[in-house]
Amino acid sequence: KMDLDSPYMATSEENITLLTSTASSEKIGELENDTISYFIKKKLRVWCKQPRWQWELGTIRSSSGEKASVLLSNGKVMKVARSELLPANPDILEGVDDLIKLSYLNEPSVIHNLKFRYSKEMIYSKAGPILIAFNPFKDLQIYGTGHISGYGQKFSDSHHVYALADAAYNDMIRDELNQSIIISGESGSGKTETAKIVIQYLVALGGGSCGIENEILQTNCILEAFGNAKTSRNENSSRFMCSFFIPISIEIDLFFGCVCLNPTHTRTVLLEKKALDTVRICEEDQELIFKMLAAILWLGNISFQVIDSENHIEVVDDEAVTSAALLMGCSSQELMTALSTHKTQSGDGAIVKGSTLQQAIDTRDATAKFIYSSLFEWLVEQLNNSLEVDKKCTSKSISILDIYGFESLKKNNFEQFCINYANERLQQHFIRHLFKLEQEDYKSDGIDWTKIDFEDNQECLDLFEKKPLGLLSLLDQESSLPKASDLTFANKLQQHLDANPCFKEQRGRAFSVRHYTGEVLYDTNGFLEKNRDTLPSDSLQLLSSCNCELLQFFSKMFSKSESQSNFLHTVALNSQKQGVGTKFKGQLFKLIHQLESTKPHFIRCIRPNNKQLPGIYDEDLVLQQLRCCGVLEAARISRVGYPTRMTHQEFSRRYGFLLSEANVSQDPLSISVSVLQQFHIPFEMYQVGYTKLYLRAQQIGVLEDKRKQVLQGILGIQKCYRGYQA
Ligand code: AD9
Ligand code: MG
Repeated sequence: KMDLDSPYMATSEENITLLTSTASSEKIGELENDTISYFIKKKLRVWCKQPRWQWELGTIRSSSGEKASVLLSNGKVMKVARSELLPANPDILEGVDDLIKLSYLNEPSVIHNLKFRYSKEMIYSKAGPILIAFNPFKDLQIYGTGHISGYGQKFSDSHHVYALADAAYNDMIRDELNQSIIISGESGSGKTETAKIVIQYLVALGGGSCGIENEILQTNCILEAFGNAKTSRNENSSRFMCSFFIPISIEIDLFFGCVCLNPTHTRTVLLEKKALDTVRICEEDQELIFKMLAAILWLGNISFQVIDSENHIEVVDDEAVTSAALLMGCSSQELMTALSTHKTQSGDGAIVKGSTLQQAIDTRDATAKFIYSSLFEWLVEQLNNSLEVDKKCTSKSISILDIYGFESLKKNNFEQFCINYANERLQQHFIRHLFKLEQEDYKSDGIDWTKIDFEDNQECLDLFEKKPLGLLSLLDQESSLPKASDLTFANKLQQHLDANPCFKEQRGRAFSVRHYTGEVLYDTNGFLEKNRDTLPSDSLQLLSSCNCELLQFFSKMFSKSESQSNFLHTVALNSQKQGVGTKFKGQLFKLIHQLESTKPHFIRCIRPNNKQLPGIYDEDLVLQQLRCCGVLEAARISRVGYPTRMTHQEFSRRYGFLLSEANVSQDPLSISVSVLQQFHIPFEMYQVGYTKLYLRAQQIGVLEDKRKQVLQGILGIQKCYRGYQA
């Protein structure tokens, strides 16, 4: 059905090359206009803009001046301005598996294509190098041993998480380079499930010989029991950032910031003893874990009674107090005193004062939270140690990164602030890898490349990171002032950050940030307290005086030579110097640094609807996510780019023997060019750089097939010859 005499329908590559190599955006606009003129002239199918950014498919019937009359697929006829029309793809391209195959890569075409695939339960698609994964919200029966065994042969071009994992594994072996699989997407889009599918595949690749499958899966189960919570978007939302390094060296690197505990997020913890056994946590330690969990629960049950008009309290002396004290290894009286009093410094030394209801509640919750997060950190160390035992001899690894996705709720607070900042950083890693490095590479190798504009998010990162006038620095400064409040913090932000285009002031305690995904409104309520995250000194003292069981935890956790009470003191001092936000930034930098030494593979998970139900495709929601994660730009750049590149040496070594006539010069560059000419690789399908040869998508396949044919021929001849000799 393609109209071959149109200059704009020739091949998708030519079409886009035309658009980009002519550089200026005016020219691009002109060409798009010409395309629409052509569509109007030939009465082809177009996308028609509807109210609220929806697009409807239709066919041009007639036109006059700037308007065209279009017959919509619902039978209605509409008069539409040319500017509200976009070319639709021919039927033959319905549901293509890679967006770069679309002749017209506009938003409605992409949305429609993915919708078509989703309706056929094809949840995986490609956008050039990126794997797009839709959350099916149901079991599709496309995973498991039966399916795994099919991959790893000639499946590297097919679309499944398994194929991507397989490619990463092969790249690791072939290039002897560490790999990373970066899984991102909004909350509830399926990142954690996808990470598990990757792990399942990689572990199976090792033939289960290293015996780590069960261990890794149980590790995940333990981490989920401790680190996940139920939110409005996801019943089982990861509240910690985790990367696995498998299969050769296994580590779980935990970036545990402020984000773990939120009392409004509850979840039944299903922690099986079997899981703990598998990861070699001994009986005594298991008992300690459960004891500490019980202590935390009892602490939460401790209540207070107001005893005077100034809101001072007394701890209700009930089962909760006795049980918590027993488990923690102190007396009930000690625990009650720690919760109901606090020390303040005055000229003459410390004065003990009775706590108000709010102070007592804060102390109780801070103590529980401290025990919980210490326990979690300690567990991660145990899990790392346990997996370390299986470390194999090679030094290469594949790291899998699953991080909580970008969040924009009605009311966003400190947790969202950290999560979104992390996503902003990862977005830059993605952009840098895909766009900047790509173009720099072309440029330095002297090939003709017209720059494609893309949006960098450096301005937004500056807003967070600049010292001393960035969000995180200002938060630390304000947190160190005793009289500061969330309101004074909000005012300070307005005073210093108004000039940054990514910052927008709001009324009262709020402020907005223009993230790469759009504008997000933050409420500073609780920012200072969460950033300080200090444990009152009285609780610290109590914890250090508790009998050894709890302290064993601490000393194990931070097996430093410091004495136990000293250690607790150090924790308190450190947390006053550096806020949670800044510490989080440090962890994030470490992570990005690690990722920079790997070859990345990207998976973008998409949540097709907010109902967490199968079969529903919310176009607006999908479009917003596609825009956020740069899927369209990625597809565009890889279509016009040269995804296959080899040094002249590599290329001539691999294909030089295919030349029918020996090349006199023996110079790798001229051998390469002769090969390309002999096999009639069209001119526009490659570029010759100073050091490398650049080929457009799918061109290398032609040469590989030829090579295989010739090699098989040679093998056949050799066999015949040996047979003849025998
Ligand atoms: V969060 O940022 O941690 O809040 P995730 O990790 O993106 O989020 P998760 O992987 O937990 O989302 O997926 C949410 C739910 O979607 C799962 O509990 C499954 O019920 C469902 N899901 C996700 N992926 C798949 C899949 N490939 N097949 C079937 C899936 N169900
Ligand atoms: Mg998750």
